[in-house]
Amino acid sequence: MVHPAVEATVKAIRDLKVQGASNVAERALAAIYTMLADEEGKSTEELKKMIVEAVEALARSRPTEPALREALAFVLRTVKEKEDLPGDVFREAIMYAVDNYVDLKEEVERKIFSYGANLIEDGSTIITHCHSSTLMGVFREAAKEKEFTVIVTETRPRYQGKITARELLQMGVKVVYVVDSAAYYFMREADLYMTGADVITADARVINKVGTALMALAAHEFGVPYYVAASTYKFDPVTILGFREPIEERDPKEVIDPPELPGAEIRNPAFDATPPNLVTGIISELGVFNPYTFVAMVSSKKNVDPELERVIKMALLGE
Ligand code: RUB
Repeated sequence: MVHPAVEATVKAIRDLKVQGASNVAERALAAIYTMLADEEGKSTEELKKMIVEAVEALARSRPTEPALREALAFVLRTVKEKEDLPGDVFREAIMYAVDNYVDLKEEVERKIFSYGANLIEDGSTIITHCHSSTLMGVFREAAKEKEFTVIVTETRPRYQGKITARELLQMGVKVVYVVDSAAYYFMREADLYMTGADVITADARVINKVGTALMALAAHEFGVPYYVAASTYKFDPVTILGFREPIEERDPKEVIDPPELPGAEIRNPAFDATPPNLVTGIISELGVFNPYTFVAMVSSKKNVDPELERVIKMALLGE
């Protein structure tokens, strides 16, 4: 039985009440923090057990989320480092480390916002898909000095495009809101195509909301550069361990009420994978690089340690 704060967060992530890879990772850490804040007086052993159970439940909440897995592996790493400390000192040390991790991520994001904003020219038009908090930060930074228009696809079946459109309007950015199937029609009006990413795989593909790859093909056709705003936390080493990156399939009811189409198989993949030849650049905290260079730089630094391997197995194999 996991702590109620963890249980509520797992449910919120599953039900897409919390969406977007960065928000998912941040909320998972916040749940662990809240749980620990609530558990004064427990022994280190008791706390360790609770943390591992929480990590396990959170790791399984959504399968295509390396930033979440990286955050959870960080918690396990810190547990290992601090396990000789007595109960409350151990508890506070983990809470302090979680706080620091969040601060570090904010620093990483500020760099991405600034590099991404440099790509947006005054008077230009950008087309985007879904809702990425990282890309919204880029737009917010660019909107401080420039005027531009964003064409936003509605992003069926969950309409994350509405969130993007509302946030852009609040920033004072001009929004053109279109159905997903109009993406090809409007691509020719765009100077840039920009999205966030859930995953950058070891073979340099970009996994993001379903429909992203189709729009990348259209962008390629019209010679529109495609930039992805994603931190190195999105790099997923699962393929290094011999796993395939899973693509989450969600409830068919998000697409249509099945009794409306008796006999039809209804499929609802949440994401698709765009190959590297369709991606101009990944805007990361290290700078803007093509996907192959990004992967070469990140994988040379990435340490697939036992903690990350453990979280990956929890998420993918339920171990
Ligand atoms: C959200 C989505 C976002 C990425 C990146 O899908 O595809 O583009 O998660 O987001 P969903 P961020 O709504 O199914 O979670 O930049 O905020 O990490």
